[in-house]
Amino acid sequence: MSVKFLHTADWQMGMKALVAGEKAKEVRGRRFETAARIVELAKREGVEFVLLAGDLFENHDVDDAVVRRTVAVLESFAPIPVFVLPGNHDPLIVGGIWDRQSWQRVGGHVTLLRDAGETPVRDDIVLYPAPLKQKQSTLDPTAWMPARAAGDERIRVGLAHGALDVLPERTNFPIAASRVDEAGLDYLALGDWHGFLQSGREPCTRARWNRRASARRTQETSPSSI
Ligand SMILES: [Mn+2]
Repeated sequence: MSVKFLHTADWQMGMKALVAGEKAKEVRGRRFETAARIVELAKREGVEFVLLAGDLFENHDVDDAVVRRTVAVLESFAPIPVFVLPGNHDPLIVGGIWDRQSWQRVGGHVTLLRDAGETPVRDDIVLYPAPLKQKQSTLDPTAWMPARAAGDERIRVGLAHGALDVLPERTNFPIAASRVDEAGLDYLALGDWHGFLQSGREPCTRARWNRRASARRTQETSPSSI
């Protein structure tokens, strides 16, 4: 039993990049170029699905042209399924970006993960997504993830947006470093941290490789503050 998927996050489309001054427009354009390269990578590697672990958009007020262009990028993944998690920049709120008509035109291969709950992807693969519904919280969004039941051999992939709770200072949406073990996850796909960290039990190697690739790509265009 194995699976190859691509994990990426924090595209933050529409970011104003004020610190970049006149280069801000270039920074915004680069994000779309990088996104197109991630689509190419997914196709070249023949991944079964793509996980976008939060902050697809910079905020709820981005230009509608940015939403349409982002939707066009996600369309180009087809027929590869894409799972999109609302993050702290684009939480699932009434009247937010996910309610826009321009977003709702996205194809059926794209799933917006609205609910925290078991989400089967294949007979032997299940996702545990933790969508954010507000910008800030001191609560762990993964706390609900159930332990692996006896005899459950499926590949379990958690999907969340926040910071592993390993730093002395308080973090937004702290995620227990023990979650991978406690929930019997084979892989925990995180967003918000712009980097790669391998922690806890050994994840499946194929997934780890994809995480590395996507983390690197995300880092290339995400030098900004979170
Ligand atoms: Mn974030």
